[in-house]
Amino acid sequence: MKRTLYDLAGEDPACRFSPFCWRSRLALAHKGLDADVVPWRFTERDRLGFSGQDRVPVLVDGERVVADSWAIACWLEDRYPDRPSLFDGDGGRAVSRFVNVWADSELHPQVARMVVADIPSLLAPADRAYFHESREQRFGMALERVSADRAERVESFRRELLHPLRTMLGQQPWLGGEAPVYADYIVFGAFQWARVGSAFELLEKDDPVAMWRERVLDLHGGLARATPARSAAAATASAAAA
Ligand SMILES: N[C@@H](CCC(=O)N[C@@H](CS)C(=O)NCC(=O)O)C(=O)O
Repeated sequence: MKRTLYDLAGEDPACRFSPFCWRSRLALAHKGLDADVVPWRFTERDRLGFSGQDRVPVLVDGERVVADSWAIACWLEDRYPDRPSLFDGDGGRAVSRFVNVWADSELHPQVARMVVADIPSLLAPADRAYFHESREQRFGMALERVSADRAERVESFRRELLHPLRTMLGQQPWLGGEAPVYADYIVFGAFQWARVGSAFELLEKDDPVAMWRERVLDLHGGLARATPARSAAAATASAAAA
């Protein structure tokens, strides 16, 4: 059966930095399902017209169109029950929903503030203009100002926001316990967004959260690691060119 996942891309089609799309890519890999992961750009609304959506990820699974990363995870779990489970049962699904809401409402806004200024230089020219305008409207200020205090901000991010995650990962290797589950992919998506989109480092090397991030990067044949981290030199060069 043909399966297609629409995934946000930068000017370089290999640059995939959407946290939500990473959730879906890892969920597909966890289930052992192949998909054509096709690049999509912010200003290509027409190409998503068939789905009635203007955001990615969108999964086309045979005849079925599923949009939104949480809906995609639930679809995959229910449609492919014989494959490895993303939730480990109804209780796991319910708790994963909490992790989903926590990531969207607490983790993402903090990561966004620290990396948003680095994103435009990754984008194709039309997307760059759209991104600047839409995000400056969202934050109510120039993107450079949004990220200006990140060296201080990252301290409380590590110390406060990540404290429960770090404590838990000191006691067990995955959010799922002895093995990764969808909750791991939800949280990881935010770190992959920062890793691919920005050279600013969110984590200290010896942080248990950083060690867990390395483990997720290795999962499924190193799927997430195959998309390179942004280097400081490349970020400076593309920002100068943009
Ligand atoms: N709740 C959605 C959020 C999806 C989302 O916001 N995707 C971003 C890419 S990371 C997008 O497509 N944004 C389009 C835009 O900002 O115009 C999900 O979980 O899939």
